[in-house]
Amino acid sequence: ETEPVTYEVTDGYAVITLNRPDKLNAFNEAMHGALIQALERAEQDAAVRALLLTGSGRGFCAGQDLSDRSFPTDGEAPDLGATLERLYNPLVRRLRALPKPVLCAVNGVAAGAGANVALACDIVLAARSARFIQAFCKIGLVPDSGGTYSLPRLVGEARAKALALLGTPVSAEQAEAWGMIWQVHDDADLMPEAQKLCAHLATQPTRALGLIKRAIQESATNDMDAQLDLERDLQREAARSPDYREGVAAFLEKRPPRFTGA
Ligand code: T3D
Repeated sequence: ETEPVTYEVTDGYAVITLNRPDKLNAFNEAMHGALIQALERAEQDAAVRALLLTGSGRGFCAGQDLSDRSFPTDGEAPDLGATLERLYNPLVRRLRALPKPVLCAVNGVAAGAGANVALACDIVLAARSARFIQAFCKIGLVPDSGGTYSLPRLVGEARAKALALLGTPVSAEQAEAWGMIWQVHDDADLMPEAQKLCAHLATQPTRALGLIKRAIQESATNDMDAQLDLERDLQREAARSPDYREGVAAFLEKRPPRFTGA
């Protein structure tokens, strides 16, 4: 049995690959477990200063594995609230709370929870052939994994509603044009570009990057006043880091900084 998620550390960052290519990397219990474990490992390893999430084969992730969801017409409905609570919500919460940058390289179709897990990452790159599909409405479900939070914020309510109500695929180019993702790259360039960005992020002041991520996320629910208070608190914390000292020293000495992530 092949591993549902592979994990590799290189150049200061962890590469986490969803690995059920025959099912377009759809989520089953084993993949959920392995992914959470991989995120925990990357979070705890001080040598890992950025994460790269991607998929193997031609898809990124097709959301929930629907072959685990067939039930007899007269059978009891599964409690999907319980699976969200147990599997998808902790996954999205962990991605958002992880105090290191998470880059997602969407190598192919991202559907259902697969699309929204990608959008929960900090920087999203996509292959030109990739598509984002809010597939939920096509099977009688509601977007989950944070989609109803992230989509309207990323693309506005009009587009978010149409995408969720129609399940229309969004091309990678459209996603970039709408500001739903950071960049689209030709398929062959996606991984080299993602690796380059992660290798760069891994040389940066990791603690500050974690605080930046937090500040921007919290702005979604803060007013200006609360956000100014938060910036004060996080700046105080950032200034205590050795990397801040190094950043200032390097600037004054007119040399490149050597950040350690501390
Ligand atoms: O249930 C809960 O716990 C609640 C949480 C829900 C979260 C969700 O994500 S709900 C939404 C689930 N996902 C979908 O509804 C998407 C279903 N898939 C598709 O619509 C299409 O496969 C795609 C648009 C993603 C890709 O289309 P295409 O034409 O490129 O590929 P394909 O031929 O449909 O798929 C290739 C294979 O992957 C195929 O298997 P086969 O025929 O070669 O043996 C297909 O059945 C399989 N596959 C794709 N998606 C899933 C899947 N198998 C199981 N579950 C899937 N989600």
